[in-house]
Amino acid sequence: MRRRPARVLVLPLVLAAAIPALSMGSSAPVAADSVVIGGFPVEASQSPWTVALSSRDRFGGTRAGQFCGGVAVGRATVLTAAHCLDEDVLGGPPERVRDLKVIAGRTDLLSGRGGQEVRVSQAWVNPAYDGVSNAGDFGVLTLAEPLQGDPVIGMAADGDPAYAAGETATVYGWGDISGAGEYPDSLRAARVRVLPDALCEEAYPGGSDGTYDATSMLCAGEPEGGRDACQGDSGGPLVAQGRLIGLVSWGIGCGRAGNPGVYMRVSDIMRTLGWARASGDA
Ligand code: 4AZ
Repeated sequence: MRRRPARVLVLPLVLAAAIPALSMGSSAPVAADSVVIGGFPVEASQSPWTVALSSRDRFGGTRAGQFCGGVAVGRATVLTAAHCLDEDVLGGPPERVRDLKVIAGRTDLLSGRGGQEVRVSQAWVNPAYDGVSNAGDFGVLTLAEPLQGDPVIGMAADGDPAYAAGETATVYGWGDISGAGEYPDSLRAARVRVLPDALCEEAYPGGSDGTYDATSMLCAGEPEGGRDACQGDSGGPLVAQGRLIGLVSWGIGCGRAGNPGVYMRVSDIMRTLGWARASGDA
């Protein structure tokens, strides 16, 4: 059977939740090229639209049950990756996960302090999501109540210069910082570049790990590797020029030369959902 990124995503997190020492991320030395691999700490207030997806029932309470990222594009609307909502990940359909929540405005998940936790009232998973090619890896969460303080980011529409190869972009998340299942307690970010589609077409021509499709996906990282998203960052934002251009989706490994990160292209998500305007509620 072909390997699906959802499995790669969830196993280390389940382990990390079950073994507190692994989830602390502080005692073990971080590899020199660690990647958000190659990242730096940020405060949630610097990227208030970055949210954590959480289920303590499923993933344990150590890091507030965080298992994926997401991004607030409306006060009650959060985009995330479809593979985060897979039955393999959640153990059943999302509506069966009673404590599925979004945590917004909290830098340190271990502290349990700050920000807000809001229940997910509805989870829509893109029916066209293909776990083999990774096409269509997005879903929309509707929150039981709107987030306080309007922590919403605008989405970059088709043709926005923020999508141009060479642009500097920033990816945010609580994901693996070394590629070895080392999950930080606090939010991190990594500076990457939007890369030419040709680099991802070459790296991911089609196979068991996925197929790069330039229409619906976005290629970002560093050609030499070293800075990247990783497991646990999935569904989180890639931002350029202050606008949302991508959602963390997949890749081979993390921060490896020749294997850039693959993101869902936000303009294509907007097209699929029929969201015409550059930002706003669904
Ligand atoms: C994952 O499995 C995953 N290096 C997310 C991002 C990347 C690789 C894997 C990109 O969720």
